Amino acid sequence: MSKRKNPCESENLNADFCEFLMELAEYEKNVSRNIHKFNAYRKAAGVLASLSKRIESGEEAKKLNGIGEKIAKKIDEFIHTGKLKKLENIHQDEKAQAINMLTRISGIGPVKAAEMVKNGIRGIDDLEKYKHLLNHHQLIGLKYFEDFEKKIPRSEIQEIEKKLKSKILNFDGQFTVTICGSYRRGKSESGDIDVLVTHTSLKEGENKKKHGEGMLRKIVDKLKGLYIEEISLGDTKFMGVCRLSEALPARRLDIRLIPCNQYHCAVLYFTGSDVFNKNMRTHALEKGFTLNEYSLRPIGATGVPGEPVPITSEEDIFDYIDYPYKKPEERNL
Ligand code: 8DG
Ligand code: CA
Ligand code: CA
Repeated sequence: MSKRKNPCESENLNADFCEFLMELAEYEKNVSRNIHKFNAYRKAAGVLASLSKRIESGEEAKKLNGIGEKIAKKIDEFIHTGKLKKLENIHQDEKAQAINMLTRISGIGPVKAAEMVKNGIRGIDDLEKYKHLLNHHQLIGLKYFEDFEKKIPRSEIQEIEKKLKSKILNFDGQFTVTICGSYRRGKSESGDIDVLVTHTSLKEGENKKKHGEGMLRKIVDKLKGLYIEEISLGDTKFMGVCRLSEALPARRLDIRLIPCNQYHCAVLYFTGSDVFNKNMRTHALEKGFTLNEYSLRPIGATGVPGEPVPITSEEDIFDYIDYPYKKPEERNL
């Protein structure tokens, strides 16, 4: 299995650049809420991480796809001074730091975090006093804050996978269960567990309401003993917390129920990485298709997407848009 480099992993020759770019990306996402800048920094970090040589100057970096004038300047500043003025300023900005910290809690997004900081909350400790302001998800995020910060070793997810599959398939052998996300991409550790489930009888456009309603509840009922908290449960998505044993941390677990005719598009989407997804969607558009987590549809002469093309495997999706197939382990962009 070819393991690709991850930004900030030790084998990455440009790890220090990637680290400051990712920190700037987080700032743009959480504090400025500028998703374009977030994407630009992250893309630049991804490009640098995948290089097999150390970048020696901004000028050299600028030749790479995804690195423009502004980021090149930051690379030069970092090379010459060993730091970045912009980051130093951010570090000294108490409110920015508080927003960043609060968004690390599951259930708290940038908007909620900014609102809390505006109301005088400056960190996790303050939240204990403001529990009445938190919803159920956020309370669970706070309760397991330290556990959720811990990465999940691959071996632990493998064990959870075995239990999930045996419980769900013993209940009904017509289910298919796939753990997606970074786990499916072969990563040695993951942030959470992204599970997709489908059933042969569940087909979008025909009888979804009739069959799908209550189906996820039945699945979740069979998982008693594996999950320890329910964050939310709808017809298509369960969010919860699981723990293999008392000695291990609690883990975030999401289960999505997907119609079988949309399963491969969903598996592709939720396997990611999201940068890989973005590249593949762009390629699809160039080939005249629109690709999302539900379907692949040809775009007609009038610009309106047509009916979804029938898909029987992940490879089908690559074939249709003439994109060289990438195994999940090769999607770690
Ligand atoms: P990690 O949990 O180990 O940190 O990494 P991950 O598994 O790659 O990330 P994730 O946040 O759990 O998302 C799982 C996949 O879902 C991701 O690889 C690609 C897809 N995805 C997007 N955009 C988004 C999004 O906005 N939210 C979520 N939850 N998933 C997304 O492409
Ligand atoms: Ca994940
Ligand atoms: Ca996830």
